[in-house]
Amino acid sequence: MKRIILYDLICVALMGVLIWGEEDKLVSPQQLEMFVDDLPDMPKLPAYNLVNGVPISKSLKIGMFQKTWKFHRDLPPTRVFAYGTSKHTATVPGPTIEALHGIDTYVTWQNHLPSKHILPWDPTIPTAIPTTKKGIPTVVHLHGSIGEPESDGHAQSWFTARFEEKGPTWTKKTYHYYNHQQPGNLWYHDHAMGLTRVNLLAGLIGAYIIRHPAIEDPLGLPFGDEFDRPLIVFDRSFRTDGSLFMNSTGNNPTIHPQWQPEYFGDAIIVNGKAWPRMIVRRRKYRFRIINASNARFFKFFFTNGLRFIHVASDSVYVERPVTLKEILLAPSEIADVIVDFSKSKFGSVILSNDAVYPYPSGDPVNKFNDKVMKFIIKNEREIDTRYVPNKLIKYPYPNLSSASVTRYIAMFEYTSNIDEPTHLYLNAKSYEQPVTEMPKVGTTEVWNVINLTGDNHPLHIHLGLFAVLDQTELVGIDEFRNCMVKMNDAIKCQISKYARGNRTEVLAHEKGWKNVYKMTPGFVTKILVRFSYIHSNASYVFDATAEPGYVYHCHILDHEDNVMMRPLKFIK
Ligand SMILES: *[C@@H]1O[C@H](CO)[C@@H](O)[C@H](O)[C@H]1NC(C)=O
Ligand SMILES: *[C@@H]1O[C@H](CO)[C@@H](O)[C@H](O)[C@H]1NC(C)=O
Ligand SMILES: *[C@@H]1O[C@H](CO)[C@@H](O)[C@H](O)[C@H]1NC(C)=O
Ligand SMILES: *[C@@H]1O[C@H](CO)[C@@H](O)[C@H](O)[C@H]1NC(C)=O
Ligand SMILES: *[C@@H]1O[C@H](CO)[C@@H](O)[C@H](O)[C@H]1NC(C)=O
Ligand SMILES: CC(=O)N[C@H]1CO[C@H](CO)[C@@H](O)[C@@H]1O
Ligand SMILES: [Cu+2]
Repeated sequence: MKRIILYDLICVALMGVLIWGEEDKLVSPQQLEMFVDDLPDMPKLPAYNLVNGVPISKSLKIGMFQKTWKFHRDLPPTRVFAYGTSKHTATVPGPTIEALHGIDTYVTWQNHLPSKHILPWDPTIPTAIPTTKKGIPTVVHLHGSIGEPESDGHAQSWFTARFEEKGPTWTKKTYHYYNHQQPGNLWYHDHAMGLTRVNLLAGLIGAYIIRHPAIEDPLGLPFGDEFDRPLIVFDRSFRTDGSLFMNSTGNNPTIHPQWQPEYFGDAIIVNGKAWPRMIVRRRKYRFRIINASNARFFKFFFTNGLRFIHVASDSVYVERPVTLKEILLAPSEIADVIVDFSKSKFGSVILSNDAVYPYPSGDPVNKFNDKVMKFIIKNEREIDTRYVPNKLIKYPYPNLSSASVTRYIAMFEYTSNIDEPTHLYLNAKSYEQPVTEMPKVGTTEVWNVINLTGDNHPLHIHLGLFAVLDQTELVGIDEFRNCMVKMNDAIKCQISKYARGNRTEVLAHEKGWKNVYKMTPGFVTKILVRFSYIHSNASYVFDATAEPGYVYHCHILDHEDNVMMRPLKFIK
């Protein structure tokens, strides 16, 4: 993994020179008129068959294809990597997979990508590199899935085109998704070791919804293709020839020729179009907003006072709807909201963003990335029979005394002599160091996540769901950090002596079960992690202790790749 291949270095350096010359040819956001493209609806892919109206399991083949995609009316076609059932139908984002609770889905993910990546990457970070030097390693993770390790898309279970070469923990071609979990919003995306940031940037993302009609239909929420829609939001930069731009020069080029700590793009893309528009009727819509940025946080709000009624967070419904003026979403967080356009006094409204980047101490938004998309609201009044009930779905609330183990997870950032980040680790450990987190299946644990860096890191734990209990500021953090750098032991460093500052209450809509949460810098965030279903007391319908296990990581993809990720294994 650590080997640095001269050939790759020369390639990256050459690529760097070639691309560097083109940096002056970047599209500036004012060249892309806003709100001229209609918001696309990604193709729907049912993940079950109906036999006489009865759903049964289904097998799907979904490929990854290189093709071109129009991100904007005035932008030439962009070369992308796209998921789809054929090259012709592949889209960015990929098709929305619609699964049913309790009905198994089998997916054979097929890599049809060429041998050369469309984006620069960096062989000096731990990276999946085929020894044949051909093919782009890919592996698909279903984010939010409560599923078996063999189908979890482990970073080392990658494979190249036609499965010609496979990573060290590859186990099988066809993934089994049990869909035996609470209804909610998931998304699938690439997870190959050291290539996640570039494979997602190239387009390998898509939504996956698990529906449970018996439970969800009685809620009365807006439904159907017209009124219930995923919005997958990310940021990208382009060159004038339409190609995706990612800087090929690292911030510490002598250490990492290409890696940069955070990718930010100039254009805000929703469902594959830059600043799209959508014509809506005067009634309620449900938007499942997925933040699929590499590093950009979004703080969404409406320009004219419309509100979001928040009904689910990540993959789980909240107990009661919460009305919000704004929503802060970290990369990979999901907000499932109802917007009632009949409440608008105006004929249009702009979904806007004012999160600084990097979050929370970076630059303010500018007049381009402060806008996301525009809704044009039809005049005609309508009768809308859909509603938002006072109570949604209640899952047993986190209970601290049921926790069997307490862990401390510290986030470290390392810098070079020019004070630029070189890499980030969890618990000061590289990914390759032996597994340290080995929870028992079916148990609940308390994790104290200590952020010793200046950034907010969205933590994502595979398999588990967690509830955020509280966030407490560390007073005298420099002293504590010095101790942690030396000892890397939160108890010996007397964390309780420092964790006595301000406490941030968990916001109402973020209470309950989540799979990603924002770890505030300088704070210790206490989370209750559950390694069992939340919708029933039954044990997992699969063996969570099987190889290759799982991972947990920061969901800023540039951090995850270098290497804010650790193995997670389960014991019986
Ligand atoms: C690319 O990164 C290098 C090194 O951090 C920086 O000097 C350069 O300005 C960046 N180029 C662009 C176009 O952002
Ligand atoms: C999207 O996620 C990124 C990375 O986690 C985060 O920085 C950004 O704020 C999020 N944006 C939105 C709109 O939630
Ligand atoms: C919390 O869990 C403990 C131990 O499992 C149990 O005895 C207690 O009743 C639970 N408390 C609540 C409020 O559910
Ligand atoms: C707590 O919050 C207040 C108000 O935001 C701030 O002035 C103070 O520095 C914070 N930290 C501590 C340790 O009180
Ligand atoms: C799980 O078990 C607990 C305690 O026996 C019970 O209170 C709860 O209702 C059960 N949950 C479900 C979803 O059956
Ligand atoms: C809020 C806070 O204290 N953040 C600190 C986190 O740690 C970094 C460096 O490790 C500091 O620069 C921040 O001030
Ligand atoms: Cu991070």
